[in-house]
Amino acid sequence: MSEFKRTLITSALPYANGPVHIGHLAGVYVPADIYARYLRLKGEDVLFIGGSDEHGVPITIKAKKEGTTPQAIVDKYHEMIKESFEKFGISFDVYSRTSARIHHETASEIFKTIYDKGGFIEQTSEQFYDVEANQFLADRYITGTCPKCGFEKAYGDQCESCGTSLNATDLINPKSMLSGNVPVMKETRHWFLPLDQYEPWLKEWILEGHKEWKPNVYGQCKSWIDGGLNPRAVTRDLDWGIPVPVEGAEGKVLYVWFDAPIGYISATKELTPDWEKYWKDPETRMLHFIGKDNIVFHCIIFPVILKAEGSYILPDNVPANEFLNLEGDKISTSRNWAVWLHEYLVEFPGKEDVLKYTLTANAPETKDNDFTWKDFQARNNSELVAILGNFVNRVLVLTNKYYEGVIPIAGNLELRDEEALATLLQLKSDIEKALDTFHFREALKLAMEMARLGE
Ligand code: B3M
Ligand code: ZN
Repeated sequence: MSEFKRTLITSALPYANGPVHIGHLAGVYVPADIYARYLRLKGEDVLFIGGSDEHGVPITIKAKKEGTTPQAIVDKYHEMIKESFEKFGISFDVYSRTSARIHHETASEIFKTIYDKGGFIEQTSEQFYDVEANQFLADRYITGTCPKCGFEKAYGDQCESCGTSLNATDLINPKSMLSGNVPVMKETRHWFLPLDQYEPWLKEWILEGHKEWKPNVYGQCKSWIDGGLNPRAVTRDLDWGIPVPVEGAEGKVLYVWFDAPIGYISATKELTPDWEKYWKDPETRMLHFIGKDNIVFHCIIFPVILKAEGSYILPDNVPANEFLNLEGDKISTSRNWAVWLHEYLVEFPGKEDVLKYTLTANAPETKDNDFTWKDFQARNNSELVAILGNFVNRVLVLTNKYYEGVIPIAGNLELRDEEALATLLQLKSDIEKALDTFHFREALKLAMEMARLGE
């Protein structure tokens, strides 16, 4: 890490269309928080960025469902999410939101810069349109069968089953989410980011230059790049979002995946006037903590946006995690199959660390993993209480009993003392190695070895 002077940690911006659950915590916020705390402890210059993603179809769909406005939805869930994170002690330096004025300005500026450089392709194409709803069907407004894996509920911008990033027109048997009807095609004008033009650069930057990325991340990038990239529309016919800041674009907004990652930049601006140091100095190391469904956006699309703009640094690593299941079943908002953080906080007040411990011990680092209440109970009773708790208790009780509560000066060290000290030093260095390479489960296991040593 020596070639870097500071670290910028970003964590995915959750959609403000519902509360956050243990899957979010396990996959993104706990590992990012551990890493931020670790660097701070070492006295390094680090910023930890978070915020709510308040644009896009997920928000407007939720507003429709609840019979209210998108603004009311984001106001409600932004507060709720922010409070959950605070109570869980996720130590963001800033937790912002993409409806903030500074974000609208930042995203518009970046779009404008790329536009002025001729970095977009402007194209009229036929897009899906719902005649009954009188609306174009962007992203999640349309579902259909994924052309890659056959999953029948893929969205217009992504298949959540295989992770493939899609254009709506790729879907087989498309259906409108609004009316259930088969959509018609209607012409509309949009701006496209020519990802295909960046293929040689992406090959060099990721496939040659970042072989150290986690195998799941590198593998996904490789398969997309090898499969060939297509121009990708970065504007939408929607009435919720950041207006496209060029003439002749009335009624169009930026694609949510264009503006959302720029939210990391806006949040940094909100935090400090010194924000450029973190975003434009090559001596800053940028890390994106995300879940696996966001890999393409953070490894390909956002870097291409930054590269096209021209003055920003690129991520040095993207330690994406796999998914956490709950009791053997996929966590699902629509089926209400999740442990919601705001509910956990009421059920188990003061026990935030127990959950964070369990989620780290069982983190979905290399494959999808399962959270079970039985495991939660076992980790609490036989690890936190029996090992860590017992160790702390013994230290306190014995120090009180034999040394009047004051830690004595070290006397003559016996062989087993020397051995214990050597083991501690070894553990410290092993823990650092694990943390440096984003192996948080391993780091936690080693940290517990320290407590075991005192048994
Ligand atoms: N809101 C998707 C998600 O919550 C999206 C992440 C944005 S990160 C810039 O999974
Ligand atoms: Zn698929």
